[in-house]
Amino acid sequence: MLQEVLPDKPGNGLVNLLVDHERAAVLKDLSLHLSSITLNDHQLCDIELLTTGAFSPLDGFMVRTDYESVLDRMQLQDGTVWPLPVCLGISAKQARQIESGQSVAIRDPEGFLLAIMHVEDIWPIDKQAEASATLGTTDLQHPWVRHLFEREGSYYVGGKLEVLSLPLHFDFKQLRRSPREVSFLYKKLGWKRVVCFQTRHPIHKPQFEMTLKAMQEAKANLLILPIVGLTMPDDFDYYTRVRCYQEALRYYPPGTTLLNLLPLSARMAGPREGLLHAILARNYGCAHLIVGHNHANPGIDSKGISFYESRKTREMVTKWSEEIDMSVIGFDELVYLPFEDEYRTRDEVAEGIQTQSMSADEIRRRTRLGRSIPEWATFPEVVTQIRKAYPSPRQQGFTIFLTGLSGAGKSTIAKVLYAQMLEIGERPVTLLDGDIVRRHLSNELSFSKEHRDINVRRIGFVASEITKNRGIAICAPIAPYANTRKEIRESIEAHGGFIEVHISTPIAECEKRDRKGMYAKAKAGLIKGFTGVDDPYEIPETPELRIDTTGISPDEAAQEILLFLGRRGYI
Ligand code: PPS
Repeated sequence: MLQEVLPDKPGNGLVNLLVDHERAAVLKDLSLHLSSITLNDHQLCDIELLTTGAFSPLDGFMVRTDYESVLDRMQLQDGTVWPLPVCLGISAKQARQIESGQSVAIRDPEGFLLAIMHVEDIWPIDKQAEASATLGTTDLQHPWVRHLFEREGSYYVGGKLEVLSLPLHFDFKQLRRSPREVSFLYKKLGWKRVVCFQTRHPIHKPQFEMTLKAMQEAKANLLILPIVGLTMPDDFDYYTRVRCYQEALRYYPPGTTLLNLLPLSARMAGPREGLLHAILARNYGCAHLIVGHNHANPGIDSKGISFYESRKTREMVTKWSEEIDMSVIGFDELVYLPFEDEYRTRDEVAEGIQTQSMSADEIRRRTRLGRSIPEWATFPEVVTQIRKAYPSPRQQGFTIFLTGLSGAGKSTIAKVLYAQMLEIGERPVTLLDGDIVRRHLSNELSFSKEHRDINVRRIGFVASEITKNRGIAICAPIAPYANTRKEIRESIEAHGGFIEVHISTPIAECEKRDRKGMYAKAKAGLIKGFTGVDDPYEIPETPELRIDTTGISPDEAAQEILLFLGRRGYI
């Protein structure tokens, strides 16, 4: 798997998996007789970084011995430092159809041929072991744990790649240079030393100050390498972020800084991720990596404790810095001193001095709530870009997601809300009632867990499109499973508001109402798998609202929701 890397010579030694035209023609013919693997969004990112050499010295998806060695000792089998698996997950069904020694066609979701993989290994994934070893947790609050457990296939397939085409991108093409192209550019610009700043946030003032300090300390130019693959679900979308970087660039001394996009699917693995970022930075020709406060930390776990300590991430990268030929420029949290009108790291501030701070996460939260962002925290042009994409709640779309048992009152409340929103008339309104959706979108589906999830995801997809286009979606399915509801919340909150309302009317009351006679049939065994009778309903733990309709009218219930919307600034 290892190829020699010489980062000091532009692009020299970096892996390049793209084949020439002749070989591409041969592979294209070969692909007609091969079975195919279709890559998902994460895998598309991985194959791009493998192909361009950003993941050098990897030259394919990992084989089992490398994978196990990475889990155990953070090294490939041959001793090269490597912190995280870069593996291709497939389903058990696909795994049964492939054997080692075979080749398979690797395609994008549209069926476009990207590569041929020469399979060396197929093995079942021990997800618990992988999560514990690489992420240090199996808590489903961690986005990569969730990815691994809920999205990843159950087998890995490993082997070398011959690539015919990179995944297609139609946006920001001039900012999507390969490591080799970036290194050549340094040479052309006469840059000797480069410090790398990788980020999934816009550049606000603390980040700006941090990068300036790092450039000074290392006497280096700056490569801003924002992650535009997949990051945290509630991060600002990368189109907005790239526009923000372009605005922030104007504040750097001219000719000192380069912006290049990194199509990385972030694992958010704290220390191990920090080390991966350092290797990536090295492959992009940098000598230094900035490791700031909370680098690659996905936040807090289900017990409210931070997944990773900043200190540990810095220690990890520092420990291996010689091996990977990169130095770390570490920063504690930067705070603002209003009197001096400057930023310093916390440890540089004498006791008793007044400080202010606002993290990038806090800026994001305030933006979504339509609150003001102080001038000392970021640049006015950055605020303008963010506000354009993430307007105040009053101008945002939102989804009201009513969930609860059959007969709890969801549909009636939804109808009242629908009428009232039409009466207000500020935004287009769509009603996605359980029954209506079943008739128009999901009439082939049953009430198995799998089919309910598909049904609810379809509702979520439509609602997220409506929310994105600044409309109102009112949904009223049972939606019995917490994880599916959470998934939908994330996809909608990326575009606007998500108001989960648990209609918590007790089952005894629902049974008493039994307008459709369904409970009677379920009790008599005429309907199997009826929610609340012989099928589960997972009660929402932290919905925005919980309304028991026993003894209250639909108008009163709707009123409660309208008041909530008013308080949050949506109407
Ligand atoms: S789900 O679980 O979210 O996909 O369900 P949903 O699409 O909202 O459909 C619920 C309505 O279908 C009727 N129905 C059943 N409900 C629950 N379990 C079973 N097995 C079932 N079979 C049919 C039921 O009348 C629901 O209507 P509402 O409007 O909720 O009373």
